[in-house]
Amino acid sequence: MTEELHSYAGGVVTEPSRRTVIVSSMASDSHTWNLVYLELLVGELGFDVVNLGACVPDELLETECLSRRPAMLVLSSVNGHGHQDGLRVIQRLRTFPELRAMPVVIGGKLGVGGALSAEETAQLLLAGFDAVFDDQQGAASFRRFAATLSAGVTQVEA
Ligand code: B12
Repeated sequence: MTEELHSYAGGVVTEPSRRTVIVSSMASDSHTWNLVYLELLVGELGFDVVNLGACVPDELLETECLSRRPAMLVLSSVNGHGHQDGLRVIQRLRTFPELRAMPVVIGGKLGVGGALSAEETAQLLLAGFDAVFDDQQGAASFRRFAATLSAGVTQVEA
């Protein structure tokens, strides 16, 4: 991780550089305020945020992750198809050796029948997500997860 050096009152302090987090919807979902909310939340946690917006095609998500190599990818879905979209997207992302260790989380209203079942959540985790934040959980558990990245648990290069 790179560090910036600043001259301060005759001394020198080191400051960790902010790292980029990508916030994105997936192909089927046109909702946008969830993304605005996440952009603000992740920004408050000290990251630079690239918000790819709604209805993001799988290919765009892949090229953005490959070129930016973010500290984390945060996927949001609220239209009820998040479980389905999420499984497809994570399986595609994990086929790229460079993205196998990238922290990827998903959250929102992920199923059409209310909260996901334990089995559906397990499917997402087994497919490659690092964490799943279904709506009931609120932001606290997401903050705790992001804090592990801020504390220096960095992406391992493939
Ligand atoms: C506004 C709205 C729309 C607008 C969106 C406009 C826009 N520019 O965003 C329009 C009219 C386009 C729309 C369309 C549809 N919508 Co709509 N929409 C809503 C509505 C009323 C508000 C959503 C909103 O903006 N909330 C504010 C944001 C800030 O909060 P949020 O989205 O709830 O996200 C919160 C959490 O989910 C969480 N979160 C979200 N993502 C993540 C990710 C992580 C990592 C974490 C930690 C947390 C997290 O944090 C947020 C803040 O608490 C909700 C109902 C409601 N009252 O919530 C329905 C709702 C989301 N829509 C719904 C549906 C079904 C649809 C349609 C399929 C309807 C249709 N038959 O066409 C389409 C889908 C379009 C598509 N292709 O995606 C359902 C989804 C049901 C489900 N998941 O099972 C809802 C819940 C309505 C309902 N009760 O049935 N919608």
